[in-house]
Amino acid sequence: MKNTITTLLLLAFLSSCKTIKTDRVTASANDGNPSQSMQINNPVIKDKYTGDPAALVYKDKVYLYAGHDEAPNDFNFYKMNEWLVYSSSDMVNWQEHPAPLKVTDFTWAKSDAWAAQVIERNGKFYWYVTVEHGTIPGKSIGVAVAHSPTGPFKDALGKAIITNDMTTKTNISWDDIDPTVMIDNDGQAYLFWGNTVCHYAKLKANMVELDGPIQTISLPNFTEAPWIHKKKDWYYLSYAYQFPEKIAYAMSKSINGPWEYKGILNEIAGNSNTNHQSIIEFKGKDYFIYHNGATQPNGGSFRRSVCIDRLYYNEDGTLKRVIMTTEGIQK
Ligand code: FUB
Repeated sequence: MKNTITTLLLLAFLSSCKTIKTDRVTASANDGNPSQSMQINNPVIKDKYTGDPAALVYKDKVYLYAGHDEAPNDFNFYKMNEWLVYSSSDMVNWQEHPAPLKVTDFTWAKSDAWAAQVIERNGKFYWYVTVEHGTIPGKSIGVAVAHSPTGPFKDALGKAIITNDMTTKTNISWDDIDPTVMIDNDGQAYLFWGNTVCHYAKLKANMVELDGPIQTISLPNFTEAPWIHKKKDWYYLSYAYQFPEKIAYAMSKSINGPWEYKGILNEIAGNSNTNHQSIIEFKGKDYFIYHNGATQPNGGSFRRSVCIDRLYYNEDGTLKRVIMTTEGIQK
């Protein structure tokens, strides 16, 4: 009898192990070894379309901010009314927080919750966003502020910090988009942004006023989506290159340049004409966060999905080309 019970328990245990194993989706590893069982973790957010990822490392978590792609399946342009935020302690499991910011939170804005980035300074979180201005034709950059990375956020200025009439190097009305921010080691903050022309300016310590003239940076085939980050003593300016977009990058020893173009970092992301990257280091590993349009059956350039893959540096500080994967980040 005792042997029968032991056998039954063993069979029950083995069958539960099988269930766990079949819950895992088998996929080929990066090295092409099909024998490895890995989870499919790209895209990261599966229940909503998300684009323009911008990640913030704060304390022991990563906060992932993204625009919400709400375009219906038969609509071929952006429909974006709000930004979303998710957090993770391991880059694999993501928790959604209530939508912390909408276009309507900026009374002077009309539409278009386009690309954005959050940065922390002295315990306050500043969220630089792209929106269509209500009265000044063209895209503008606004700033929201909160005491927590998940909000609640409110308009910090009551007006745009950048409007289309402040930049005149190109006539297009959407050249003032895609803000990225960095606070340098000496405490000086910088705002970079642009489409067709890459602009940058210093920010005052209050983070809501420019502290000097708007300058431009010459980068080959610059389209949009600048992302500024620093690693060791190198500054990196990555950006969307050509259209459909690849991601390319330049390096400099100073945030004020000169910038040396270094080549392509990421190829065109599946089924999307934009690519929009964010680069972070978290718990000793480097990550490349981007979007593609690969979610079936309706994903595409206006119904995008945020994905994450590893980023690797060479000894000399240059970047290895990103390998976009279906598996994404594994635990
Ligand atoms: O999401 C709208 C626009 O598409 C962003 O501002 C660009 O960077 C591109 O991703």
